[in-house]
Amino acid sequence: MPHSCLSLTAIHQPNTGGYEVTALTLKRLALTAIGLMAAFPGAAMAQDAGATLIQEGGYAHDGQLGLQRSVTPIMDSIVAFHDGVLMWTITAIVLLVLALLVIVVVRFNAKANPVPSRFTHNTVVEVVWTVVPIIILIVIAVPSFGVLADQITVPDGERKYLGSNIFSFGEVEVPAPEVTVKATGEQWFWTYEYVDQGLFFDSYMLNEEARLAEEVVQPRLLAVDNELVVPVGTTVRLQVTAAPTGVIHAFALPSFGIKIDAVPGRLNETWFNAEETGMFYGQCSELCGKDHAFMPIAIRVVEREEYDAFIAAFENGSYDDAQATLVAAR
Ligand SMILES: [Cu+2]
Repeated sequence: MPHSCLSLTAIHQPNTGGYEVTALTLKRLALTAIGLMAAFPGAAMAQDAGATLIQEGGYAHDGQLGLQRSVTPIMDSIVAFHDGVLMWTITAIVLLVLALLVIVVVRFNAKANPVPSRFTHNTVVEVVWTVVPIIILIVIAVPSFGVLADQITVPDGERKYLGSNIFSFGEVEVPAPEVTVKATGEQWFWTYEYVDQGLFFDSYMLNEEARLAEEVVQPRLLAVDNELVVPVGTTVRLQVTAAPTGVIHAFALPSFGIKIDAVPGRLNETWFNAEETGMFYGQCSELCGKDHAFMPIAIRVVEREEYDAFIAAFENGSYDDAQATLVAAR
């Protein structure tokens, strides 16, 4: 006890050095945090008043709880797994542990139980607390591995999906891929290639000035100059790698349920089938260097005709020509 008494006194005594400084700094930090929290909604509103921020679309919203809006069969499975299996399991475990703690506090404190029993082993309890967690882990692992397998197995139009079987009772039909896209992580931006046409372009984050100058303002740190354009309702094979001279990145897009490493010298493969048009945002999800936070991913899902016009214009010109067809179509 003497030790903790000493430190308590130290905080209350003036000019005792370290302790008081720490307490003051903590207080200042807390006040700054409260100030920031109060100022932030105001700042966000000021920005929205000046320009229209993309309202619909896949990115994190203020006050959002839970996962981002799902627009692909894989993300549907992930949401069903999270909401239907994980949250219930976690809630039950938390309530059980809380109940056990309450029982211990009430029944086995020094007043209620002055003479404690002295046994150290109970075989039944030990078997139960080993076997029950194993069963829980298996219950979690089976659907989890199902979704994982679906993510990395590109559909052939016939294979039945484990995730869709478990979570949607096999109703999800995914056609074979019609479009192949390759994303390459660079330091620090992404390069995309329409593999079938041999077309490629770089995608950089927009700085604040360029972002706010756009007619429809995109979210901060997620807006890019050249987004990846894909058709709606079409299975897209997505190949992911990183520049041979570079470092490891990760391609992650929450609304599509995608998170896959981009490794130099290795071609990883996943897929998506977006069910809605719109802009969907993601970020590099592997600490890759100084601009890791500034290499966002933006995918624009458009109608099939718009996509065909985009690709045709890209083949006959540049990415900018192709992007102009999208603006004209709007
Ligand atoms: Cu990166």
